[in-house]
Amino acid sequence: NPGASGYSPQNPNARTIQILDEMCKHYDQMQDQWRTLAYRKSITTLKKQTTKITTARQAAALPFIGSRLADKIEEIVLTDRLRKLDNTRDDPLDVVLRLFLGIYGVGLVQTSKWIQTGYRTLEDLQTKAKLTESQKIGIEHHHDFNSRIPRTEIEAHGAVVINALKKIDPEFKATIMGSYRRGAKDSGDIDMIITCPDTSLAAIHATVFEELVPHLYKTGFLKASLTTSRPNDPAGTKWHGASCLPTSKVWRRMDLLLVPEEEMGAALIYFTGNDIFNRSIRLLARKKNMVLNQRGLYRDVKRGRRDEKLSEGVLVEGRSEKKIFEVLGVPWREPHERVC
Ligand code: DCP
Ligand code: MG
Ligand code: MN
Repeated sequence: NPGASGYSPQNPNARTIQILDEMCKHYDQMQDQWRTLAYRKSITTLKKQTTKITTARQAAALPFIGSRLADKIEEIVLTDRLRKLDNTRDDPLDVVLRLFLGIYGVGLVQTSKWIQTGYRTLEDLQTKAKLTESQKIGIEHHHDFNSRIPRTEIEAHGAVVINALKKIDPEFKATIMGSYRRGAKDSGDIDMIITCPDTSLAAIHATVFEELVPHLYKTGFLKASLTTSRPNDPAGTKWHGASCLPTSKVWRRMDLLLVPEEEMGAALIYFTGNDIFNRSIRLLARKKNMVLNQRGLYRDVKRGRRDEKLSEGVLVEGRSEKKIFEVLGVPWREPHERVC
């Protein structure tokens, strides 16, 4: 999103940014949150520069760029490449790691176990490993689930859900969230919030799980369920699965988040993201002695000696996205501006 980030190919640091971005994507795929964050921050800093940063010393003097990243910036400027990036591309074990981490619901622990056991291909896993049902689906549709979805296709998937829901109960509302709401030209999955005025989460849950999902299975639109949850699950009430348009053979990942009206503001912030923006706005809430999660903004949360949460605290605001920004003293940011 060039408008929001200020990035353009004319940026004097465009080439540096491009290589750092590839490295960042690599760490993101490796689920290395710290390095991903460090790279994203330094990229944000570089995008704001109006002159070309050519030495490690110059780079290290800028905000959010540590000495090791500064050295890499100098290396890129001097050699037009980054050895570390070239190495990870060629390292056969890194290729396997990326492959396995691309399976839905599979993390670093599982991946390392498989690699230690000697598995190197998806076929190894299919023929030798003990897999959950979700992992089997994730492997069978590995290619589909790891390809980007253009905005128009996201809209088509969204419309199927929205129209089906309208027929079941016209009061229900479904909205496309995630990177789509931030204006991305393509996305990794289709994220949607489902809500209904004056309706409890339990009732929303019943409508979605007993009517909407079965109906969409019957029409052939929904293909598989990967994760489901009960109402009031602290991790959120959700359905994760796969959908497919009648005009296509490609299965897409779809995430539905079920939200009661009084929590819509907090849920909109959470499900718009991005994840880094969420982390920074939550940290800011903590600094103001509040807690922001996907259900609301709370104050007077009691914490124990090791900073663990002892009580929920008092709800300050949950319903309105704008109001949560206001209470936190954060100037409003349009979804497309919430990219860190
Ligand atoms: N989210 C978060 N922390 C996470 C995962 C998700 O705060 N660890 C929030 C922010 C994300 C939103 O949920 O924007 C949707 O999650 P996705 O994984 O679907 O990410 P995006 O939609 O942002 O990107 P993509 O295009 O890869 O799906
Ligand atoms: Mg998404
Ligand atoms: Mn998602």
